[in-house]
Amino acid sequence: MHHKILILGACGQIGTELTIALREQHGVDNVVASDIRATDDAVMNAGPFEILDATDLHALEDVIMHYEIETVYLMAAMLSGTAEKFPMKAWSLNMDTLFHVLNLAKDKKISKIFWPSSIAVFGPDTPKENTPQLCIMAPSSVYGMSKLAGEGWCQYYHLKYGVDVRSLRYPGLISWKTQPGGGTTDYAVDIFHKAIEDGAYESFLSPETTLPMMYMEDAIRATLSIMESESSTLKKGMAYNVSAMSFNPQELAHAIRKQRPEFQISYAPDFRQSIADSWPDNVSDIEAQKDWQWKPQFYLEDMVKDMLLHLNR
Ligand code: AKB
Repeated sequence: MHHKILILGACGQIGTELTIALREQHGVDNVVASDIRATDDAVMNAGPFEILDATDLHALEDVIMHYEIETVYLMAAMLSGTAEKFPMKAWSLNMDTLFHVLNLAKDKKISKIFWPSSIAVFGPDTPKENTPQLCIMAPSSVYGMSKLAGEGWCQYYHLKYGVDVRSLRYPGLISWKTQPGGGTTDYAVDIFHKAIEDGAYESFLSPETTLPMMYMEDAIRATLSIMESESSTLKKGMAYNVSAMSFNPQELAHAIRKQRPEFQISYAPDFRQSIADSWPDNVSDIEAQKDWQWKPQFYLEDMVKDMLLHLNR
């Protein structure tokens, strides 16, 4: 029998695609999508949907009881760019929602959690290249601080109360189906839309700002894979580095130009530049490879081709 799943923040960039994938895998009726507001996305509304503010513990508990939910994917969060503008709001949203689900699991009201971490846990003193799982972190962004604190709490609830919480440090995610909102890596999605609409893009990051990135298809596969893993080597409570590709705006523009030679890029770095400068160029995911056999399928050229193909349609 399929167990019941709840997705918090289902209308966001990852949530939307995750909802679709989980419904394909577990059956539409077993996956309850929820968000603070509804979108008119037909796919999203093809199954159970609840308007739910994940910071409201009572409302959250009601939905969990009503649908007899066992697993929660907590995808509601404020990303790095927006979090710098609203630090207190970001901290409460990112931390309160995590405590709610961790405590529900501690009280045995749910049995499994997915909580996304990010490469934002790393900071300016972190080694830039092949960044290991564990090293100097010291993030300098509000979002990064909330993610690093969240990782610590996930570990704590796992070790102290046996909570089954699984996590990935997502790099910047690129998708043609959904738009990101408020992140530092958003340029890598915006650029495709502008390339098609205007043939030109003004990047808010400088040409040589190299960051770890991943195609959404890989990110969803990684998420489903860590959640399904029965491997005895899987470290529950730990947020794994996962890596796929790494590039800067100049290299991405070059790859787009191979398909669209007329494409022009210009640069006007804004406040997000310093956030990006504090993050690694690329991370080592050796632990994810060893512990639950992670392997990406998309690299720069395939990703660019796929994005342009779908967005053109
Ligand atoms: C952001 O840019 O804030 C996110 C992230 C890397 O977690 N995409």
